[in-house]
Order: sequence, then C-alpha cells, then structure tokens
Amino acid sequence: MQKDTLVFDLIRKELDRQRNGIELIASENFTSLQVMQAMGTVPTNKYAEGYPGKRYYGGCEVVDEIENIAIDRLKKIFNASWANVQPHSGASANAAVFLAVMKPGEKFLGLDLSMGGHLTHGSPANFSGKTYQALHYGVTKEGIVDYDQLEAKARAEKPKMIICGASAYSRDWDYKRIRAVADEVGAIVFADIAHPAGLIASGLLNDPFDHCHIVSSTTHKTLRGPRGGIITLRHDFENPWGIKDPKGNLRTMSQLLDLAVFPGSQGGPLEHVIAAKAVAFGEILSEDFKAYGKQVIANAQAMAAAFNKRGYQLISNGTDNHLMLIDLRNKNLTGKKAQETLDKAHITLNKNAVPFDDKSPFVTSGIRVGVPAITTRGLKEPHMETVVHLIDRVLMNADDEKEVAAVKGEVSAFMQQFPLYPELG
Ligand code: DSN
Repeated sequence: MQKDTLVFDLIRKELDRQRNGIELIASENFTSLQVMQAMGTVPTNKYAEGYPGKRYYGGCEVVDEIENIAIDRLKKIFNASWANVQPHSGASANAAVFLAVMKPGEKFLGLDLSMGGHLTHGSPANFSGKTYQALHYGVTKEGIVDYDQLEAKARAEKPKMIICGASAYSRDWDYKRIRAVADEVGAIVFADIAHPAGLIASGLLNDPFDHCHIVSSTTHKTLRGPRGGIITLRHDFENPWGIKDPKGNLRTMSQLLDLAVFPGSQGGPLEHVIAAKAVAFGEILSEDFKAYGKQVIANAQAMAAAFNKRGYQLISNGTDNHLMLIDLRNKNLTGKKAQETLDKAHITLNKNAVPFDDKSPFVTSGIRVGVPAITTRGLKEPHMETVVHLIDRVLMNADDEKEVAAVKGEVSAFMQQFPLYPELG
C-alpha cells in the first residue's frame, strides 16, 4: 500500500510546530515516546465490549491482561478500590457519572463555566445542562470558590449531586467543606480532577478521595498519558436509591458506574489507548513523576511572580497548581487579541473568560496559562522569566508585526535547548 504522504507530512508538520513553540495550554502535555508508541499498536484492531473476564467477543485474553494492568496501576496511584479505564475522554467519563447518579430533570450543582467551570458541569450547550437541572455556584470577587454560596444553594435546592472541579481555576479545593454540606442535604459529591490529577497523584494538593464519593479525570493533562478518561472510587458503596440487580441485590456504585460506561454510554473500548494509559500509569508510579509534579508547581509559582512583577493581574493573585488565569483589562488587551498575537510568535495558550467578565466567550478579557507541557520539556524556574519576558514583548507590541516576528525567531531558538522526541529524527 502506498504511504499516505498527505497525512503523514501533516503529522510531521505538527511535530515541528510542537518542537518550535512554547506550549502553555494548561490542559496539554507531551506524553513519553513509549506512551505514544503504545497507542499506535494492534489492540486498535480488537473489539472488546464488556470488561476483563466478561466480554461479548472471543479473543480478548490479551487485552484483558492489558486492561487489568491499567486498572491495577490506576488503583495504586490513587489508593482506590475500583477504577474504570474505558471512558474515551473526560466528557465521556462525566457523561457516565451523570448516567449512574442522575435521572433526567434532577438537580445538580457545579461551578459556573464562566467562573472557571467545565462544559460538562452544566453548561446549557452541553448534555449536562440540557438533560438535567443545572444549578451553579461561582467564585468570590477575589477569585476563590464561593463556598458560602455553594452551601446556601445546596441547602436551598437540595441537589442530588454536587460537582467540584474546574478547567480554569488556580487554587486548591476544600473538598471537606463540600462533603459536609453534601451530607447535610443528602447529595453525592463528584470531583472532576481532570486538570490537577497529576499533582494530586503526587500528593502535592488536597486529596479529593478522602471526601468525594466519585472522582473522574482525563488522562492527558497533568497525568501525562494518552487522550482519554477514567472514573475511580476509593470506597465503593451501595447506591442510596434502591437500584437492584436482577437477583434482587442492591447495586454498588462501582456496578452502576461500570454499567453507565458500558453499555450505558459507550460501545467497544479503545484497547490501544488503554494500553497507553497502562504505560502512563506505570510512569506515574515512578519517583521521576513526583519530581515532575514538584517542578510543575515550582514553575507555576515562578511564572506567576514574573507576571506579577510586570503588572499583570492574576485572578486570586496567584496559583496553587499548574495554571494561572490573567485578566488583561489593565493592559488594554482582550483574550482573543492576546491569543491570536501570541500564536504568531509560536507561543500557544488560550483566551479565557475571567470571573465577572464583561466580554463574550469568543473575545474574553483573559488568558489561561499553564506550565505542565513546558515542564515536561525540561524548563525550570529561571526559564519562566524568559517565557514571561517573551509573552510580554508580544503583548506590549501586539500591532508591531516586525517585533512579533522577531520574538517568533527567539522562541524557536530558545526551545532548541529542550529537545522533543529526538528519537523521531
Ligand atoms: N478543554 C479542556 C481544557 O482545556 O481545560 C477541559 O476539558
């Protein structure tokens, strides 16, 4: 068969783009070569609907072993008693959690998307907001989760589920406080830790498993695995709604979640991606990964200080994790303009609404900046000063094409010190 040069040339072009740029999208990372290699392998050919030992197809004995390794390693990472590694994405994982816990029309409470939350936490444009009754809490004017508001809404509305977790929030979470009000009103606490999961895995942030009934994540952000999702429980428990299996036994939450993933919302699992998840989970269990997590936080702190020094306004004045949200209004720039201009200099990040934003989500007043990917490339604290200097030069000269082009050249030269996949030639 002739090689599809059209597509493979573009894949090569994407490798060059990744190599030459400064990647600051807070939800992105670079997997190890072996994680990527595991993904491009023969389990992609295999149908394996069901779970290890209980499949609907023959010939699953090898993928059963692969999936069991992924499950066992994931349980070890989070000291969990149960894990499902089949969700194709974080959104699919969250869809399965909703399916297991909620009936259409029932109420849940989540962080507002415009305040840093996620689409699947009740956006009107998403299944979560269309199928269920979404209620929201926000952040205070200082940019910290408004726990008083969360508690008041929970008491007034008695939601069936409370979601904690965000995609643009730079502070740690008070899971204990959320669980206390949930117990008071009889709600399930569901933590979506897609963003900080790698830092939680390394013991560097509060542990949601101590207080949350259900935890989901993506695997490709700070966990540094392939694109995908997971659901985990530290403690399994009988469902409080009296749902029984055909033998009349109360179903456990893990059984409801397994059923919600397959056959509830997905068909055949992506066993090649599960193989890559298994490899990534093995890496997370190593000492190297703990060092990575510490470096992510050190880099984020150094970057926040470098932005502060130049008069940028960080929401909540700083960060506890891997990202920061910056309000650009005092710099007379929109998030859109900043993203588009930085793109021209090969500095990649995303425009982001800031809390109480007066601009549309297509324009926004802010940018979200994250360090997981550049930390994987080997940048350390002193390099954060250089990165912020380059960003500042672009933003302060946003209409000066020559200056932006000059920075693009410097970005590419600077990143040559940090080789990305040198084995790929
Ligand atoms: N889209 C992801 C992010 O960028 O944060 C969240 O799913």
